[in-house]
Amino acid sequence: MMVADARGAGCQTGLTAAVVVLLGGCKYTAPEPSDTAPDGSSCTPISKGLGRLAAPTVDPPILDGVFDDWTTCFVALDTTNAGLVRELEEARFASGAFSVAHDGSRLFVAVRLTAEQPRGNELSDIYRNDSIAIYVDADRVSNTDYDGNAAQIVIDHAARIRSFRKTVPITLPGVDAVVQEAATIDFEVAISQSALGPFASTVGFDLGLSEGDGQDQLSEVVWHQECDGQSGCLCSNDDDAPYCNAKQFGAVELLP
Ligand SMILES: [Ca+2]
Ligand SMILES: [Ca+2]
Ligand SMILES: [Ca+2]
Repeated sequence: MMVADARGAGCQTGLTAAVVVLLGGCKYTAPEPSDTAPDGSSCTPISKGLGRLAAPTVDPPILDGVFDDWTTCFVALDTTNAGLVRELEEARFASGAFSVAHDGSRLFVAVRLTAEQPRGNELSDIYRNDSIAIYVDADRVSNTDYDGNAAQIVIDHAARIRSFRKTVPITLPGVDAVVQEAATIDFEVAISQSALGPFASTVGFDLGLSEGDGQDQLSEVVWHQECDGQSGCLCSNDDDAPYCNAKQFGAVELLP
């Protein structure tokens, strides 16, 4: 079926999604919608066009899973505006919103995740639980796949943190997260420069929202897909997603 799309492109899901995924998933060329605060208050916009964000310097938020200390706007993310919709096991998809900011040494990410029960209780491959994936490349050297300063950081509803590089588990200190689970699952995350090496003025960034049941990662809704089936962007398994190729990340400019 087609999901209505305010930007007029239309994104195929459901029975045709498997075909779409093989072709690289849903991809949009329209500008990002304007971003808003979760409570409707005024906020500092962060959207800078497709796959590009600008994170202002802020006083560090308190990591408590409560967003009242965030002054930056949140970007909505669901199947209607995702850069990539990965239907893996079922056509059930998480949705949410996220924001980014920094304090010169740490990148802060706030994510509101809406997903269905059950949450899942897998302890190792926690992306099979209701979870988020934050993809970061500290120096965002474009045309470079995963290197020593790029990682996939997965955090689940129970605040478990597991990091991966091209699906291989890695040890990545310097990541802190607090999660509040209620009707939504709210994540507040701090990623230190010590985790991945010095941040360049622009870091590679992507965000995935995973619907899981503990047995399987049912789907992932991904904010941005930088290249779509282009040479060098596919993974060794012919997949076309940021978990297996850092060239797919978007970018966050760290404003002074
Ligand atoms: Ca907070
Ligand atoms: Ca679930
Ligand atoms: Ca890099």
